[in-house]
Amino acid sequence: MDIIQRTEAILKTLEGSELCTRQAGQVRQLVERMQRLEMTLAVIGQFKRGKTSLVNRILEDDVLPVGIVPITAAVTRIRYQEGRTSRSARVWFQNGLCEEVDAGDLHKYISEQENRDNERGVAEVELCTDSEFLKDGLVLVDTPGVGSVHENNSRSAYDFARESDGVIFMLSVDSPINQIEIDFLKNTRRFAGKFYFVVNKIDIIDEEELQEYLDYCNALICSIMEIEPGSEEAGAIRLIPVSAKRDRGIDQLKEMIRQDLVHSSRTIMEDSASHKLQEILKDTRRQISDYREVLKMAPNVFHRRFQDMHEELQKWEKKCEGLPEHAPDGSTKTYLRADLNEEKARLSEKVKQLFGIEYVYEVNRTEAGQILSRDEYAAELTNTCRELEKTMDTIFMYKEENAYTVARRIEDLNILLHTLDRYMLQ
Ligand SMILES: Nc1nc2c(ncn2[C@@H]2O[C@H](COP(=O)(O)OP(=O)(O)O)[C@@H](O)[C@H]2O)c(=O)[nH]1
Ligand SMILES: [Mg+2]
Repeated sequence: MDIIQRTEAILKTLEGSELCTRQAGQVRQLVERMQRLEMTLAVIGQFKRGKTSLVNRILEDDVLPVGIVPITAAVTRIRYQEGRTSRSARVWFQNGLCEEVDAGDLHKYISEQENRDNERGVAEVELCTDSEFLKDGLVLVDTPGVGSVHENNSRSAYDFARESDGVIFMLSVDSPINQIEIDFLKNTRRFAGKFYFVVNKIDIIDEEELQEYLDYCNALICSIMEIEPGSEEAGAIRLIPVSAKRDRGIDQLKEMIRQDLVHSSRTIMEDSASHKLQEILKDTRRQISDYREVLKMAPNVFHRRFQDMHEELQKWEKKCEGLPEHAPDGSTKTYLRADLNEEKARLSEKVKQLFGIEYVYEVNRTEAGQILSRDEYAAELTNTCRELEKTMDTIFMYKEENAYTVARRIEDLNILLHTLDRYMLQ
């Protein structure tokens, strides 16, 4: 079975269970990326290593904001578009909406100072350029710092390492590799296809000091990656010294990446897809085990949770009834599908709080801007609440008295686990 068939088979299995909606979504994205033959290369590392500066140098355009203070609070995805010379970017919000903004204004959305704790709800920024380097389907991703004081940032760096086919891991000669970076590398080495270790800021030291720093990095990376020092594998670790500020070493880095893309893009992609599937399968097992824990809950606690859920959803339905038909100026009030997405995210949050499992709704970006009348909006939200209650009843077999139904669900779950095990690499 090749990787595409395996991925599709896993997708089918995950789609068959209400418990795995998030993971099914991840696999669906993986399939799409493989079909588009798109390779994602994420630049990851601690704050101020010079990640954004490097991205600008690679693109040969100072398009992204760089700073002495932590600047990047959201992920920026850069892809090729023919003839795209305008410096406009798309900001995607978590509710699925999108805004076209001038690249010069990006700092308002992606800097920690102007978008503290991501209060604007930015999901990511998309920038299209006609940079030759990205022409063959390479998507470059600038990420926030690993291990920042802002938890939500470090989470997205991890998420992006998970999503990427390759990682440019950014080090800089002005500080040693710290524990946060070590932990990050230990956790991510399993699922990124290819690592490039870029050592930045070489303009501030001399040749001799640089060699010392590179040797130190090589030894440390070997130990983190569990590679025998001096072995062939250790020799294959690429440490690429650059200065993003003085534009040194950038061409060598680009050439290296280009060579890999030309010669082994398929292998890199298949390798990384295989790693990712494995991670998704593990995550699914975790979700199922969380679910089983809930089933073991004492009946009175279990009952209380369902009561809370019921009361909560009743409140939501009441809110729907009270939604205004007119805006303050007397005109007919309209609603957006994006608002509905936000409500659904809140419902997911509630499920997580009450039952400790993830139940996510997929956000459809193309429909987020759809305008709904008050009645349509209220009807859809009410319906979502009712469906959710029914689904929770089914999933947890709440008040289910029919022994056959219970047996069937347990049997289905066992089959699901068994199937997932079959797809896990040993
Ligand atoms: N000396 C020197 N400074 C650099 C270099 N690259 C970036 N910087 C500086 O390091 C700081 C952080 O850069 P930035 O790209 O925002 O880092 P990021 O947080 O990793 O994205 C800025 O003040 C940059 O000017 C370099 O190659 N040499
Ligand atoms: Mg940055």
